[in-house]
Amino acid sequence: MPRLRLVLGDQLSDSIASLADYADGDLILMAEVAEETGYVPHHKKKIAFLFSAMRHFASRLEGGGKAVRYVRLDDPDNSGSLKGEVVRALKAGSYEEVVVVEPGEYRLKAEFETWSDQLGLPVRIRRDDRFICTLDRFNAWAEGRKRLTMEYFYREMRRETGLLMVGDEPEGGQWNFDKDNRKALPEDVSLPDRAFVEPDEMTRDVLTLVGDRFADHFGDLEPFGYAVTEEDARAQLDGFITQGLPCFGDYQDALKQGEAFLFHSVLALYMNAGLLDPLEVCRKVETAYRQGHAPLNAVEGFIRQILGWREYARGIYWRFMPDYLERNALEAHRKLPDFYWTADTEMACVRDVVTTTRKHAYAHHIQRLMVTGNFALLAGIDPREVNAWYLAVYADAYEWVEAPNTHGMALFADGGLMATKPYAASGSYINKMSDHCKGCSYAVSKKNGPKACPLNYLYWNFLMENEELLRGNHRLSMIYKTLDRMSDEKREAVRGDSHRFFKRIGIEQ
Ligand code: FAD
Ligand code: DLZ
Repeated sequence: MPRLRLVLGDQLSDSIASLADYADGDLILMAEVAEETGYVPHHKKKIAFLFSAMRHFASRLEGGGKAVRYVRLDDPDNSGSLKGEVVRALKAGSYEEVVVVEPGEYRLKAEFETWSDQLGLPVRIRRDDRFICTLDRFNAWAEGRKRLTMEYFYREMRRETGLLMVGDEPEGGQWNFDKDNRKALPEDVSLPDRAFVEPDEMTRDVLTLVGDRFADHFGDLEPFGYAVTEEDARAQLDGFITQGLPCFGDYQDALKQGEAFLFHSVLALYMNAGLLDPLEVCRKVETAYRQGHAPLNAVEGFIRQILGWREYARGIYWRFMPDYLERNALEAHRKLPDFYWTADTEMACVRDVVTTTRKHAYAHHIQRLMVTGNFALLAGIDPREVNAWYLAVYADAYEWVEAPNTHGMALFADGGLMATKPYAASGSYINKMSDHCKGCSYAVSKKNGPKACPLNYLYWNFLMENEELLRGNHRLSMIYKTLDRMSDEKREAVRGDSHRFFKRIGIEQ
């Protein structure tokens, strides 16, 4: 029975279930389509990375003797949508069913579920088995629990995979070494070199196309040095294990002006597109530990991000969508400031993160959570606008992982499903973990007035604006006690500074 097999841009894995039973007579369809490039204004590098990786994957499949119909964005007959391309392929050949693996975003899954009726033939949506934990397993874990604490989910995953386990006990006698992982970066530390992958002819063609078609999208297209094949992505993993992993734990939470990558792996874009397998990544990192190449705090911290947070985020997304993104627990309605696109702000920390984001389509976790995320939280920016920004600007962004992190972890818009308290921080946190404040035109030591770091008064303003919802949170009880001791004049100063600031940046009348 000939089948049409649709492979999406983030399904570039040899093991993808839609190709499992490929047989002669079948056709694999891959398509670059305007609908997917335009549902948010993706960073130019994200589009270039994905198109080039798609083209390389298609060419490898063809090289392996499989029949592939690859539709380029500039194909004059390109219909502009995945469904349109399925319809065109069905017209050009004779197939009895369409096979596809479930997509990573709810909007597409809902659409795929209507295709059978619309196309008049079966559309089989297969499970995505490239994750370590199935959604059924996640739901079984989550069912009936009052709180979905990531740490407990992670421990079960450790037991089930045997990663960093000695019999039934965690390696080193502890599940979590986070307390060792909060160091600021010493001035003299030398950072890993990043291997730049020289664009080949296929990538150069894509760069020309993206430069022409998406000139108005955010971000620098070149220099472009991301890997676009499984082989090169594996080389990036090896490079990280030798150079980044040993210090990954120590400086996981650090921030440094002008440095986007520090000791982070920059592997999420490859795992999320299918070029690297997450369990294989974890096993290689564990082997590095067993061979004495990296300490346990680094290896445990790294494995927890993938085995814990990544799998957990996916579980949360699919368990609570579509309602998840409707939630706006803090009733945040201000608009996203223009400087999220222009970097034109005097706050050195935010300017630095937007600048590196624009350059690389990348920022590390603490930049995302504690700089742009923290600002959006404190300023009460509408979660829909913040989500759309994060989904657009990072090369690794797909809603299954972006939304729980942004909506839940950074903005507390889910009311505390992901995080037990909002990750709200004043300027002193940024000052402790970075060198941003030294060169900032605002003074982190000042709490109020035109020269004060805006994060300082916005922090208290946030706690006052959201007092009704947050006062009862026992993890915030100390901070509300401090607020209770604040004089009326001081509260007025906080409110006044905050509203003047909102007006100045154009997000309040
Ligand atoms: P490393 O710091 O080297 O971590 C190793 C790996 O662990 C990552 O590659 C990633 O696969 C995984 N990981 C780490 N933290 C998380 C996390 N919180 N959730 C899920 N996986 C995690 N990650 C995405 O993959 N796509 C996104 O769209 C995305 N959006 C985010 C938005 C916000 C507001 C925040 C706070 C975090 C977001 N993250 C997202 C999680 C995390 O920031 C990125 O995975 C990480 O920065 C990617 O860089 P890296 O590969 O160098 O990660
Ligand atoms: C992100 C993206 C972009 C920019 N373009 C395409 C595309 O042209 N064709 C395609 O198949 N996939 C693309 N993608 C990835 C999809 O948006 C992704 O598969 C869904 O968001 C589900 O995760």
